[in-house]
Amino acid sequence: MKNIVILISGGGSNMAAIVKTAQRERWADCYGARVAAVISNKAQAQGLQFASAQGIVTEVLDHRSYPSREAFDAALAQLIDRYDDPGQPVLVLLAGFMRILTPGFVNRYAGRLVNIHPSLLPAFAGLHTHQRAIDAGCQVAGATVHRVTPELDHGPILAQAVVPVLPGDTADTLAARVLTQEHLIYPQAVAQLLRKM
Ligand code: NHR
Ligand code: GAR
Repeated sequence: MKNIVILISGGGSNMAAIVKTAQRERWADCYGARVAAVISNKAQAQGLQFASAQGIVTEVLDHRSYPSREAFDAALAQLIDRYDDPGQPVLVLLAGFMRILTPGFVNRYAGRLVNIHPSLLPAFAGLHTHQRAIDAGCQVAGATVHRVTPELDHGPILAQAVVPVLPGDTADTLAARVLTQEHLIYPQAVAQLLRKM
């Protein structure tokens, strides 16, 4: 089996969309792939309950328990590597994961580390993307699935979705509109990667 490990920090709705699509599209039969584990850096992440209800292994790794980013990332890699096979390299998906990863971690999983970012990259890398898009007067916003490289939110783009920015939008209403599209493009981008792996 090709194992997929999903990293989350909160709601986990993108993770849930991937898990549901994997079931509906029978990724186990089609690609020999399964979501093997969900790891959160926050114990309260709601997504953890959904994942364990689906029979997926869940882990919490609190970044505050580690003296440095390097130490946290080393512990994270150790957990992920339980699912890594020389013949079947693990695919690591960031889904609302809120910790910047060190170059050492990123390079270890080069070519199999993917993120979804809630803006139309290269616009608005980093945090608070929706408010920044509204403040800039953008007429469209969206989300980007991209490969993760050491430079934050700058890896090659795999998929994008566009939504309108509507009069009266707040960061919350815009985020909700973008999120519905994230749930469509992230699972499809992953399926496309699995076909090539
Ligand atoms: N790591 C690397 N090396 N490259 C990327 O492209 C990454 C990454 C880690 C996460 C997701 C990203 C996003 O989609 C992501 C992409 C967290 C922050 C951040 O500033 C920025 C971007 C992203 C995720 N995090 C703070 C930190 O100090 C903590 C913020 C918090 O805990 O709320 O790590 O937007
Ligand atoms: C999503 O909009 C995702 O793109 C964004 O956080 C939300 C997580 O929702 N990611 C980031 O902002 C990363 N910095 P979810 O936990 O319900 O998938």
